[in-house]
Parts: sequence; structure tokens; C-alpha cells
Amino acid sequence: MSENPKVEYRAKDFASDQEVRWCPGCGDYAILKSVQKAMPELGIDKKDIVFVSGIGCSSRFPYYMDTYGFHSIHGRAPAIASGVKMANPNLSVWQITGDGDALAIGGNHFIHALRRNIDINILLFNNRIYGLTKGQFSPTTSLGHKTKTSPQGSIDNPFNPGELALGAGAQFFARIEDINPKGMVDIFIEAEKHKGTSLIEILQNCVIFNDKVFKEWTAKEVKTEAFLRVEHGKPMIFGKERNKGIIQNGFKLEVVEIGKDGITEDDLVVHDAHEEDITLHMMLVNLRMPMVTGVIRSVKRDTFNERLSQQLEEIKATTKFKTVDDLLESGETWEI
Ligand SMILES: Cc1ncc(C[n+]2csc(CCOP(=O)(O)OP(=O)(O)O)c2C)c(N)n1
Ligand code: SF4
Repeated sequence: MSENPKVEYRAKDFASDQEVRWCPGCGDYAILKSVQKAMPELGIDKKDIVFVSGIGCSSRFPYYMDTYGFHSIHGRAPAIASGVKMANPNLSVWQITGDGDALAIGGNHFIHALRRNIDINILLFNNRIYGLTKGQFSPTTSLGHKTKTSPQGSIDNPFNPGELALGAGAQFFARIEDINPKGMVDIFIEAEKHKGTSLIEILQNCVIFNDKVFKEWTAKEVKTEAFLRVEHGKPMIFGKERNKGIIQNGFKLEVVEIGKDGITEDDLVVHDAHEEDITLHMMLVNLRMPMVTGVIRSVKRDTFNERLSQQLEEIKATTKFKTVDDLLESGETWEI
């Protein structure tokens, strides 16, 4: 018998008894369904799964999962998720966050979770707006975009979450659109299997305060031409007719047509998600048309948890302190 017998669940086993209270048509529903579909594939016991969120519409997520969960405070979910994972490294820990929660008030916690490479999965619901607080611009709102707090158009330069994450040392970054349920399921499974911080940016439609913000890519008439889904080891081909591709020209990626000007499939860039050097991954996260989705970076590096447990073992083997009292009574003490 295997040491970890696979637990058999169905997606509906992960739905809680709570009424889901997002606006009708919100992209969050599709993400919830996809997470619930991915969970049985992972075969993890429900008692070993924890969802941790900050504050925002997306942060209601843990209520809707029939797992353990914390609805914590604004921007601080990475601290709680990190603590949970360090206290019990066997848990599968999922952080749910919005672009405001992760990149504004929680920006500091977010970058340090990535830098440390704590083994958690971060789902960043990017709707380029503050949904819960009714439509203020966020750190991902596009330049010039009109919102409740930028009625003349935003004059802020937005973050590109992928660029920020790679700069902070992210070893796993994926991007996917909320209208692609199958794509979401596949990526969530891959993220959990990756040891280290896995960040998934989900392009999420906020039907009330930022409807169709990603329409340049997601509108029916364009969506088959506007996304490039990268897969490790495969050439970068896209388009309805699968006749478009990407070539590298110096530090730029260029769109080409296969069959035109002597271009063949062999000229196209082959995706290497495992390459340690971030140059190509940076170019991919910054490409606007097509927008790159799929697992853009997946590199194995020691996790914070591994280093921590190794260090603890080493110290335990050599220390003369056997209890906390030994430690407290060991050195110079004074009263103030
Ligand atoms: C300390 C603190 N500051 C501000 C707020 C108000 N607040 C609640 S949610 C939110 C932004 C949520 O936006 P986002 O993270 O993009 O999530 P969404 O609602 O779009 O899913 C803000 C500013 C708060 N709850 N706590
Ligand atoms: S305000 Fe926007 S993000 Fe929030 S539940 Fe409604 S549609 Fe979804």
C-alpha cells in the first residue's frame, strides 16, 4: 500500500454550505468552480488544505471552500499563510488575493513571500480595480482609465504583476483568463505540485466596476487570436489557424506568420519554463499582444520551509539547550 493513499473526492465535495455572494456574472464564480475541480485531482485530504485570504470581494473565497480557511486582514494573507505553512509543512496552503489586496496595502508582504519562496500557492484575482470598496483605481489600473477615483483618467503607472513577481524572485509564475476553466484547472494542479511560492495571475472580470476591462483579449471576436498559451518544450504558436508564432529578435519578441517570408515552425521560440535566467520570462510577461498565458516560469529552488527544517535539524543535533527554560536561563539576564 502506498504511504499516501489518494483521497477520492468530487468537485462538489469542496463546495461549502455557504451562499456564494458575489455579483451575478462576476469572474470569481468561474475561478471558484475551477479550484473545486482541481482539488480532487490533487488527492489531498481535505483536512490538510487551508485557504487564506485578505480583504476584498475575492477574499470571501475561503467561506465557499469546504476546507480549513482564514479570512484575515487587508494585505496580510501572506504572513498568515506563511505561518500556517511553517507550523505544519504538510498542509496545502492557498492564498486568495485581489490586485488591491496583494499589490497596494499588501505589497510588502507579497514581494517577501515570493523572495523567500515559501511553499504556498497565491491566486491573484486581477480585475484592475477595487471591487469590494466600489470601484477605486488599483495598482494594476491602466494609465488613463476612468474610475470612481480617477474620473479624468488614472495618471498612475500600473504594475504588471508578472514583472513585479519575477523581479521579487518568483520561481513560479503563471497567468490565465477567468473565461478559460480548463486552463485554470491545469494551472492550479501544476502550481500545487511546484514546491515553492506559486503565483497565478488570473485576469478576472468585475462585471460591476470594471466590466470588460480585458476585452482587448477576451472579447468573442478576438480571443482566439489574442492569447498565446505557452507550454514547456513547445514552440510558441497561436491563433485560430495556428499560423502565428513568436520569434526572438535581440531583447524583443516578435509576432510572425508561419509560411510567410520563409518562416517555419523551426524559427519559433521554444518555451523553456525551467530556465533559471529570467530574461525570456520577463519578455513573455511583458508581451501585450498576444497576451501570454500558461506557466511562464517554473524553476526549482530550495524553499524557505526546506531551509528552515534543515537548519532546525542541524541546531537540534548540536545544541546544549534542551528546553526553552535552558535557553532563558543560559545567558546574562537583567531587570528593567
Ligand atoms: C486596513 C484597511 N484599509 C482599507 C480597507 C478597505 N478595503 C477593503 S477591500 C479593499 C480593496 C479590495 O480590492 P482588491 O484587492 O482589488 O479586491 P476585489 O474586491 O477587487 O476582489 C479596500 C481598500 C480595509 N478593509 N482595511
Ligand atoms: S464588485 Fe466586482 S469583483 Fe466584486 S463581486 Fe461584484 S463583480 Fe465581482
